[in-house]
Formats: sequence, structure tokens, C-alpha cells
Amino acid sequence: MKTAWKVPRPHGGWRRTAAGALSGALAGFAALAVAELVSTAVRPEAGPVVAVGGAAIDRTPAAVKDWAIQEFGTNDKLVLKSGILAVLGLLAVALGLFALYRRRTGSAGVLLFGVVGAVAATSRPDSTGLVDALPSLVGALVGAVLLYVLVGRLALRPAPAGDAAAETGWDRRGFLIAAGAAAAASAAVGGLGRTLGASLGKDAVASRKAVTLPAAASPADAVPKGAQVRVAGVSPFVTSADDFYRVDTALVVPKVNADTWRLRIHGKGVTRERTLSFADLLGRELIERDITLTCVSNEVGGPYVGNARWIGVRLADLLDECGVRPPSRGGPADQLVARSVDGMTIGTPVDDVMDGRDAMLALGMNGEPLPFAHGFPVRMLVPGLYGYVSACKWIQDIELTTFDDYDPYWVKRDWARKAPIKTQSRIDTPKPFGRPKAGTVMVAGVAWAQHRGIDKVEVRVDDGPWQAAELAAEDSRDTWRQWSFRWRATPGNHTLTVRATDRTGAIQTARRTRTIPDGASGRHSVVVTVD
Ligand SMILES: Nc1nc2c(c(=O)[nH]1)N[C@H]1C(S)=C(S)[C@@H](COP(=O)(O)O)O[C@H]1N2
Ligand SMILES: [Mo]
Repeated sequence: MKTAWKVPRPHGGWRRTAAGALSGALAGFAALAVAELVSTAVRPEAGPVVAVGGAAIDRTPAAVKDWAIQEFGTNDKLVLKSGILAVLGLLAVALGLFALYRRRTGSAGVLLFGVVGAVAATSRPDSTGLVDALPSLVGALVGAVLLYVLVGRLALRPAPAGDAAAETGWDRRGFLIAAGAAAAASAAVGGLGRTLGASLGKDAVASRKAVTLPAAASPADAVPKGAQVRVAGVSPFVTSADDFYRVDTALVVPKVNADTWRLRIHGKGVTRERTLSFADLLGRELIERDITLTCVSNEVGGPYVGNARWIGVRLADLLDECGVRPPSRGGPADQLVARSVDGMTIGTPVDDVMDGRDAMLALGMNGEPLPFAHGFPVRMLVPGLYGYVSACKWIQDIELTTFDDYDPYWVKRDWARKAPIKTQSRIDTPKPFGRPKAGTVMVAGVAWAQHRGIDKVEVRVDDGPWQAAELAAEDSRDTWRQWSFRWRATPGNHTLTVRATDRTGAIQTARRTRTIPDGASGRHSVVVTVD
């Protein structure tokens, strides 16, 4: 039997339905284009996509965010923005279809999205006030009016009197003209917004260009020649700024003008509160150190670890001048909370900052002022601690407080209050599922246990015994250390596993844990087929 499934012909025909959908899409496009243009005058972070995206990031459960970082890496933000645009597009089309039946309510729906964007923008931690509502509201108003006008062209004309058989119709020509004009105008507004947006932050760019980093009073020793193993495929010992991993919540990289930037130090036990300018910091004694930074979201074998030469101000000296004593010397504050210009908060144990390690306010990376993406003009670094509890970028405020009194950003999202970096090692070559030739195969990679140092790296082939790898020269105990292992490879499938031993004598654990709450543990393995 044949079943016919008939879709009822929509009121006014399919073309009119399509025109309704198009009206919605155009209204959404116009609203976003106008909103982005207005945001270049207000604040780029106040645009609806960035504001809603930022709010989404803050509300994403830790596990989902970690999954996104693993899955999309540094593209996570692009994926989020595309996702928001896709959802907005679908909703706009739905509103357009709805407006065919309820024109006013459809337009009001567009306004409602404007209100959502406005609320998101004004409630961001870095919001500068009610003006942040403007981009979303103005954009939505334009979108709502446009939808109303376009759908007005789709009104059905009554059939001529006395001719009941005649088709009812709508003003196709009028609609197409209006839709075409709206699309062109929106594209022009969008283009203008892009052009203006690209030129924003020019003062910040100029202030960065004007920076000359002085020589450090306490320079770093040259990286030992033997720190880099001579095996192809191993990460460079010093990671270039371009290749350095980037992990942060900023949908728009903050462009801070170093000339107007200030850092305030205050809070519990601060007897001499201070506000410092960039010039103040540049004029102080600087230290230069090689420090390997690691993200707590780095999976075993993962890429979120990098090593650079940093120049900056020793943080303990600065705190000392402000009268701060660590709790181990009777001070009342055990937590240092760093705040960034984009509202990030990062909490670090005061004892760690002041125990003699090279915790610093970094002004430069690999001989250049910090890149904007890595925290220009100033970021914090504390050797031995994961970035989320130590490495605040675009820092503007340091508050001395207690762990009891305040939970910073990531701690509110279920990550651990304290997170020293776990001893880890990674096989850089051969790559997983590589096909090396039988004979001597160089196995090599990196190992890290910042501020403890790496004393041993061992490799195991399949279920064989652990065999000592050759350690490259150590730069410092705050940096990673390379290693290599000459493997007499025999044909067939093999699993290579690595483990490191740190200077306390502790062997890297085999116990696999997730990254949440305080960093992944376990050992990196690579499966290869030897031909
Ligand atoms: N302002 C700000 N600082 C931040 C973050 C952030 O999201 N915002 N992320 C932290 C995390 S989780 C890490 S691992 C490091 C990464 O620094 P990088 O992007 O320079 O590699 O920055 C830290 N500092
Ligand atoms: Mo991180």
C-alpha cells in the first residue's frame, strides 16, 4: 500500500515562508552587524557574541570546559563563537517564520535577545557599567524594526473582489528590494565595524613598541649547550612566543596600554600599600630566568607546556617592601589573589611566592616585551605551580587575603585551591603509530618537575625492564629537561612508556587521574610498528 504524506501548503505559499525565514536571518545579521559596530565605540568586549560567549565560558561545568580544551585546543574560542553564531542564526530564522503570523511579537522576540546580550555584557566581571548594554540594545532595535518592515512586505493582499478563484499574493518585488537593501546595508555596517575594530588598541600597540627592556641585574646563565638533545622531532628547549601554548578565558585578547597601566598591591598585612606603573617596574632591579610553565588541563603526553626566558621583577622583594610577611613568618595572609584587567582571579600560596624561588612579575618573554596574548604588559609567574594558580596575565591588582576568605575563579569551578605541578614526562619521538625501521631508533622527549628538578628518566619497551635514558644537561630545576634513549628496535608492534624521577626521589606515578581537580597523573605511552 502506498502512503502519501502530504505537507499542507503554508499560508501564502512556500516562497512566502522562505521569505519569512530570510527576513529573520537578515534581521539577525543586521542586529549583530550594528551591535559589533557600536561595540567598537563602547568596548570590544561588550559586543553580544563576546559577552554571551564569556558568560557561557564562566558557566560551563569544569568537565565540559576541560573537554573543550582537549578537543579543540587553542581553537576552543573559535568553536564557541561559531556555535553561538549558529544558534543565533537558527533562532533568527525561527523568529522570522513566527513573524509571518505574529508580526509584532516576532519583532519583540528580537528585542528580547538584545536584552539577553545586554544583561550578559553588563554582568561581565570587566564590565565598565551600563554603557556595555548599548551594543546589544541598539543592534536588537535595528533588527526588530527591520524584521517588522520586511515581514510587512509579506502581507497577503486580498483576492480581487468577486474573483474567489484568484490567488492571493504578496509584494514580491517590494520584498526583494527591501531585503536586498537591508543585506547590503548590514554588510557595509559589518565591514565598517571590522575595520574600526582592527584599529582599536592602537595606543596599546604603540606603548608596547616603545618598550625597551633593560638588561637584568641578575641575568640568566646561557642555556647549557647540552640542554637540547640532537634528535629530530623533540620540542625546542626554548619555546618561541608564537609556539607557546595559550590557555585563557579571554574571547578578545586584552590590549592594555602600558603607559596608563597600574598595579595595586593591598590587603591583609600590607602595611605600605602601593600602586606601581609600568615605568616603576622597568626601573627596578630585574631578574631573568628560564621557567617552564604548565597548564593543569594538560593531559598526560599533552602539549600545554612551554619553556621561555622571562625577565621581570622579583615578586617577594616587592611584597617585602609592602610589609607583607608570609604565614611561616607570622603574616596574616596565606593567599595572594592576582586580578587581571579582564576579571580573572588567580590565587597563590604566599609561602610559595616568598620561599626564595624566582616568583616574578614578568615584563618580557624571550627578550621581547610580553606578547598581548601572553599578558602584556605584566603577568605573574611562580616556578613549580600550574598556571591557573600562579600565572595571572594582564595583571592589575594583587590582594593579600586568606584561603578561607576567598575562592578565586577556577576554585569556584571545582579546581583545587593549591596545585603544585606534578612530575611528568613525554615522548616526543617516535610519534604514536609511527613506523620506524628496525635497528637503532632514537626515543626522546621532555620531562618536568618544576622547582624540584628531574634526576632520572627511564623507558620501558612493552613489558620489559625500565632502562635508563640519557639525560640532557639541566638548565635549572625550574625548567623541563630533555632526554633520549637508544632503542634497538625489533620488527613488530611495540609500546614505549616513559617515567621520570624528580630530585626528591619520587618516581612519576603510574596511577592515571583526570586533569580535574589538580592535574593529570600517569605515564605517557606510544605505540609504534617497527618495519
Ligand atoms: N588573565 C588571565 N590569566 C591567566 C589565565 C586566564 O584565563 N586569564 N589562564 C591561566 C592559565 S590556566 C594558564 S595555564 C596560563 C597560561 O599562560 P599562557 O597562555 O601564556 O601559556 O595563564 C594563566 N593566566
Ligand atoms: Mo591552565
